[in-house]
Amino acid sequence: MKKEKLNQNSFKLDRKFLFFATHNIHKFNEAQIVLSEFNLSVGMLRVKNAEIQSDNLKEIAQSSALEIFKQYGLPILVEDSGLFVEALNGFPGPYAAYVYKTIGNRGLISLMEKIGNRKAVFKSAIVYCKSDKINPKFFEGEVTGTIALKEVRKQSVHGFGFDPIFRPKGNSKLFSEMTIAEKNFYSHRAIALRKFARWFNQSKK
Ligand code: ITT
Repeated sequence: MKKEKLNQNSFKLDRKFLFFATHNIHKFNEAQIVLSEFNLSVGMLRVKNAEIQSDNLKEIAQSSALEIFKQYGLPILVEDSGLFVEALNGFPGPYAAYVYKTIGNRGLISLMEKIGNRKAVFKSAIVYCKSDKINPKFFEGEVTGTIALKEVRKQSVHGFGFDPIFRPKGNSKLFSEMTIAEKNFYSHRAIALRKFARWFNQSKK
């Protein structure tokens, strides 16, 4: 898609069609399935924007959504997520992407080598922005669970990021051992997206 603002008079979006701005195809695939439960279609918008530095997922997602809206003039969904490990005082939290790229799952497991408390929470902040004149709408979701003692990768099954070390509470499987449909039953992202979709379908756009 061109980087210039689209002329909204000549480009009418179906009210059931949305753009989800992300570079992460796994996030997009999960979102597509959840939103389809609500009869909403979604397109992936791979755009460059500078994420602000903040400890707050909502602030990060809000600022990205506004910036992308200003660039493209399209109603847009943005998600920012993070993994908060209790025994590490919430590390890596909103810095999850950087920590995953640098030390990865094995690095995180080594940091927790002698730690018995394995509790962790995945959090998701979803922001929908359709104007720079009104505040973007915000929805959140979280899933509690534990960090495994070792990484489990299953080639045939969906999974990315910290999925091979995160086990949602009350489940014997790690996220990496689940299908997308199973993961969407528990995940922080699916919870936040369902809140959004219910609001979206009820509200007058
Ligand atoms: P965009 O910002 O382009 O949407 P991203 O991958 O950078 O994609 P986030 O900043 O929201 O997305 O996520 C931070 C990281 O947290 C992400 O790269 C993963 O490593 C991890 N993460 C987030 N959600 C996850 C999930 O459902 N399963 C496993 N890891 C996840």
